[in-house]
Amino acid sequence: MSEKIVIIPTYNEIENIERMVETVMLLQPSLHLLVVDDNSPDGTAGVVEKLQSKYSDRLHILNRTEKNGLGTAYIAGFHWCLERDYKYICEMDCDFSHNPKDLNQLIEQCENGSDMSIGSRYVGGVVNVVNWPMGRVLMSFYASKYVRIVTGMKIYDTTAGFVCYKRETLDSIGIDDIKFKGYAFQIEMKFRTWRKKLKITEVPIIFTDRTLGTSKMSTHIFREALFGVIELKLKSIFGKF
Ligand SMILES: Nc1nc2c(ncn2[C@@H]2O[C@H](COP(=O)(O)OP(=O)(O)O)[C@@H](O)[C@H]2O)c(=O)[nH]1
Ligand SMILES: [Mg+2]
Repeated sequence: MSEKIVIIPTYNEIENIERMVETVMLLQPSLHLLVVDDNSPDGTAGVVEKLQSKYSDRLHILNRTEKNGLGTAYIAGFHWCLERDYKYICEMDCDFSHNPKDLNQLIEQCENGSDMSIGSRYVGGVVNVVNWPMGRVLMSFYASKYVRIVTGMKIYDTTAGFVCYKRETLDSIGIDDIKFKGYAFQIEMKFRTWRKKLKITEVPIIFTDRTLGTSKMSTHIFREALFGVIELKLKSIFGKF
C-alpha cells in the first residue's frame, strides 16, 4: 500500500487531464492519484478510466453525479483517502497552475514534521505568479492579506489550493463541518489547522495560470470568500469550532 496520494478535482479538464495523469505517474513510483470528477460534460472521467488500465493500482477515480464545487469534491476525496491507509494526502489543481514537481517538496515537509505544508505564491511578500492579468494578481494578493488581517493567521497564501496534509490533520480538524465550496473552503482548511495549533509550513512555489481550458472562478465564489472570512472569525470568537 502506498503512503502518498494527490487528489485532483476536475470539471471540464479534457485539455489537461491526460498530460496531468502521465506527469503525476512519472513523479514518484509510489505516488497515487485520485481524480474527483463532477460528471464533466466534456468526458474528463472517460479519459481517466481509459488510463486506469495502464496504471491500475495507482490511478483512482471518484465519480460524482453533478457539479457541486471544489470544496465538497475535496471533502469526498479526503474521506476516500482516510478510509484507506494513506499517510500523506495532497491537493492540486488540474490546470498546471501548480507544477506537479513541487509535490515532492510539499510531501517532504510533512514527512519531516509539518502537519500541513502549503505551496505558497506570496511567502515573504514576494509575488510568484506568472500569466495572470495584473488585476487578478493584485486581487489575489490583497485578498490573502485581508484574510490574514481578519483571521489573525500567520499565513501568506491563505487561499492556496496546493497543499499536503498528514492524515492525522484531516482526521482532527472536522472536515465534515465545512460548507464552503470555493476559495473560502481553502481558507477554512487553513483556519481550522491553525486554530488547532498544528505545524504549518509554507513552501515558495511559482504559480502559472492555465493555458488550456477555462477557470471556474465566479463572482459567487469570490463573495463567499469575502463574507465567509468574517463568518469564520465570528464563529471562532463565539467558540463554534
Ligand atoms: N470536481 C470539481 N472540480 C472543480 C469544480 N470547480 C473547479 N474544479 C477544479 O478545481 C481546480 C481549480 O479550478 P480553476 O477553475 O482552475 O480555478 P481558478 O484556478 O481559481 O481559476 C481545477 O482542477 C478544476 O477543474 C467543481 O465544482 N467540481
Ligand atoms: Mg486554475
